[in-house]
Amino acid sequence: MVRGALLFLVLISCLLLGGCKGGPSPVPTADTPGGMAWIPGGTFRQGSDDGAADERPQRSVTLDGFWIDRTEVTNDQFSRFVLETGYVTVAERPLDSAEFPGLQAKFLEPGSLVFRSPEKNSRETWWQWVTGASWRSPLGPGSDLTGIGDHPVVQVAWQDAVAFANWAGKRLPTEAEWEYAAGGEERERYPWGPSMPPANRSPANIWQGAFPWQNDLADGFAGTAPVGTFEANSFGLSDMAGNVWEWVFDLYRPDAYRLDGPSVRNPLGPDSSHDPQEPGVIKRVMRGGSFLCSEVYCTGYRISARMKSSADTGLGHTGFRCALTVPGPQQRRSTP
Ligand SMILES: [Ca+2]
Ligand SMILES: [Ca+2]
Repeated sequence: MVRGALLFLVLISCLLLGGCKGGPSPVPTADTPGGMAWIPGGTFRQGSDDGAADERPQRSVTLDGFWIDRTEVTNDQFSRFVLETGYVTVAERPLDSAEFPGLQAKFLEPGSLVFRSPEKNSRETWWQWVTGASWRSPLGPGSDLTGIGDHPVVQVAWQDAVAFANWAGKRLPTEAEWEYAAGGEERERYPWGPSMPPANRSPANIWQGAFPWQNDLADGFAGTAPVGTFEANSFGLSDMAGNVWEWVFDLYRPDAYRLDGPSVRNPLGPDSSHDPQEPGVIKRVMRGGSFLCSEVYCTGYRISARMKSSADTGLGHTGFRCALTVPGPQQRRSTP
């Protein structure tokens, strides 16, 4: 009765004062979830017919509206989750030698993959396994989160991201949701427009210079940047290009867009994973590129660009953001 009376008063006020017209479209929930933006439902063309093979063919996707975090999940936010739950990330757990016979002992210890810029023209890999690297020590032993509480959390596996999302009462965005949130219905090549500005006016935290040997730091950041440092896109979302790759819900297949036909509604991705480069490894999709992407290497910050990684692997350039389904007539499968 009290809520009904309040609603009546609001309606009367609107009629008398004319104060309920104009402004942004109302959203279909009573409260705006903290730190999230509402993405109205709509239809867009997912993928790119002139992008990489796994971005093809372009298909029509219709989505119901949803909420999505304005920023990547930060170290401070992830710290609160761990403090409250005692959660131990994949990178902090030792592997069972019985499950991985033949694996070198050092790879059984807790650790993760850290980017190390090699010498010029070196054939050395730039991803190195570092024992003791984890979200708490993103660069390995000796590194910590001092001064980077507002940077995106990294070294989290897909299942770590899901655990956080469950704790927060949210979920990971689907790949289609993520792509739509990056560019909307009439999107360009990049979240900021059709072309790449000069390096000294970079609109995102990416890599300037000759990857992987020389980082010119034109955007001011060699690694992660505080979330929201760069201009947000038209939905108010920051770092949809660059800073860190972001896990999304979907399993990875290069032919994912062919499976459901040319038109699909609220796709959840394929039912199984397959990467021809690493058959048998279950992979999930990552989106948006990172501080290691450049115009001559990766360009993962293109809106349609796809990346994949083993679901149980943390990386120094990968984090995530969460989404939220609005309660109501939508009947979507909830993510695990
Ligand atoms: Ca940078
Ligand atoms: Ca990002």
